[in-house]
Amino acid sequence: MRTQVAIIGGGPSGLLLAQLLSTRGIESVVLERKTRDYVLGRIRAGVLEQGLVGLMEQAGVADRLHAEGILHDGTLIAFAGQMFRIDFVERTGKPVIVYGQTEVTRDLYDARQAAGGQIEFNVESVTLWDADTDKPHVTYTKDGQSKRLDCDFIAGCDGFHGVSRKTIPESVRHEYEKTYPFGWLGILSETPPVNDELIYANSDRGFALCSMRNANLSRYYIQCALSDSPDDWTDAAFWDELRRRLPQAQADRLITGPSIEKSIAPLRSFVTEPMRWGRLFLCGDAAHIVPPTGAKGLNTAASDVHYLYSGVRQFYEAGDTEGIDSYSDRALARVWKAERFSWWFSNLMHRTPDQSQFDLRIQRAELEFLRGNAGAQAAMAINYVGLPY
Ligand code: RFL
Ligand code: PHB
Repeated sequence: MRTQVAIIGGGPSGLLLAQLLSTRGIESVVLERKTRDYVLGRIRAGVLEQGLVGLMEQAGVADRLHAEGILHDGTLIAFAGQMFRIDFVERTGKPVIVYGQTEVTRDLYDARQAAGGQIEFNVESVTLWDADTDKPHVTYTKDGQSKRLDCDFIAGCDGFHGVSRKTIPESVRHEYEKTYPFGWLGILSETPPVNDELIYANSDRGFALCSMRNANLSRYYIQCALSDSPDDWTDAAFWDELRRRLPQAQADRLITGPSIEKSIAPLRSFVTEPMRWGRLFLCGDAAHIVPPTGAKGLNTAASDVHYLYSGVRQFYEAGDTEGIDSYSDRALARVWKAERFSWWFSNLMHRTPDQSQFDLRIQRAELEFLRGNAGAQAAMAINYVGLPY
């Protein structure tokens, strides 16, 4: 089989790239290790920047997002029993949109299917060959049969645990990593959200986040130990702990119900450089991870897709390699800013066993500065709504 762009991974990065390319008549084949239902079963991001919304519009898949997504003009930050608001629209002129990654992915799958796009599910043993030459190819097995896909470019959109990044020789690859000594325990429940805007809470007992998917679907997180497993937490224990971490008024208003999903995610900051090796281009979680505080993961994947899509278009439409040659530098410049913001916001909001009294007072001073200073709020809001591409 032959295509122009072989896309490894059918998560949001791979699907969005495939859909954008198809609007310009550029062919691709997406190779996905799991099934569509498995990918849609992963509950992840919930907050979209305007940049990603714009890409969904360009890809012709934004109708449902505009109809069902909820505009958020600001967010709330709770600490020491009090709460203040950062108004994104006042500080930056832009809101964010709450619309789940599951829905983004579902819309993209539906659009690929409607356009007759090729997606191979349940593929195994994906291997990238000759990626540092002008004639790369990919081999894989499906239903026990060996297959070969020849292409001009390979887009490595296969997430943190994928094969694409590891194909780049260690002598070329530089990895930068920071792990955090805690995770997030998240639950999804069919209950009305406790508040109409997100609440990020720094409490003596650790971080908590109140988020949502729609008027009757809430997403809540609490900071937990890395050694915890979701089975250690009954729903009742989760709700009790969440209440203890929220300001009293919100704790009293919280409507609880059975969880329909419960999972733990470790927090990690990770970047690999460069994001290009020959004809292989890494996109999204394959190249970088941010801790979820600040909701930058999916949005940073989207900016990579934007730079890669522009570069590939420039190559096919104008015979110009400038866009693909500058891909890694342009993507990384924005990635590192998202890394910095996510790291800063994570440090501001979490409690760790090794924090000294000095550290705690610095954290408190920074929260008070943010509450009282328009410049600090503007800096936070500019990053939260998303830096320009
Ligand atoms: P994905 O979503 O991991 O998709 C990669 C796909 O590649 C497939 N794959 C392979 N396919 C073929 N061969 C192989 N060898 C393969 N290996 C893997 C996988 O099955 C999968 O389908 O990466 P992608 O597309 O780059 O998308 C990245 C986002 O998923 C991620 O950044 C966000 O979910 C992060 N994130 C958030 N981001 C935001 O922008 N806003 C948020 O509010 C937000 N909240 C979150 C989050 C991530 C979380 N977790 C669980 C890590 C909240 C949480 C709890
Ligand atoms: C979510 O709704 O899953 C969510 C929202 C904001 C974050 C992280 C996750 O910072």
